[in-house]
Amino acid sequence: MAFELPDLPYPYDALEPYISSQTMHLHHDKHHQTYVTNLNNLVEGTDLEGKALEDIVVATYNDPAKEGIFNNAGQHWNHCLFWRVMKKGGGGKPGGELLRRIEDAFGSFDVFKEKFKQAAVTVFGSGWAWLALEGDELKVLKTPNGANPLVFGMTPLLGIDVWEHAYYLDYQNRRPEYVAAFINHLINWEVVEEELLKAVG
Ligand code: MN3
Repeated sequence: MAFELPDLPYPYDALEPYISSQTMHLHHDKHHQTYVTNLNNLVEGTDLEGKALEDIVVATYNDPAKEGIFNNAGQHWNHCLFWRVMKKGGGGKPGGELLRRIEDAFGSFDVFKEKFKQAAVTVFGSGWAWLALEGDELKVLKTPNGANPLVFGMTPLLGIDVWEHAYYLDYQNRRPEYVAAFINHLINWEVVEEELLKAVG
């Protein structure tokens, strides 16, 4: 079965004033839809057709002949997580197990926030910053273009899109303001914690 664009889990204007309805329409209805359409066209009739999205991402990583498939599969996967890890009235602090692991890995929640922000702000060009689980340990990392932590054998728990299409209408060149708004007002920590619990079983 072909891949499909998932609906947003909230109205298009839910994340205002931090992300505008106009940005969400363009980002979800145009950019994400294009990745899904391209991916379906590129895998049709190949041995990757019908494979799970995660498997396609991992199988095509670093294969120059499959770069187009990798980019679109990675971006489809990344955006599916990105929509879910935001909500109206988000931000604040995670609870329980996730907070304990963040404090173990980074020393404190504030240190984590600073590391995550630094990673997002310093992506050169287009890409993503992540909180991911590697083995039993939480890591902050950044990836270029459509890549994600799956290709390093890690489980992505939280990701922020820092492609210009994610923030340029609302923040122009002020990426650090967009990243701060995401961290302080938009992160849906319940979903991040769900992803952690799925990953650790
Ligand atoms: Mn995007």
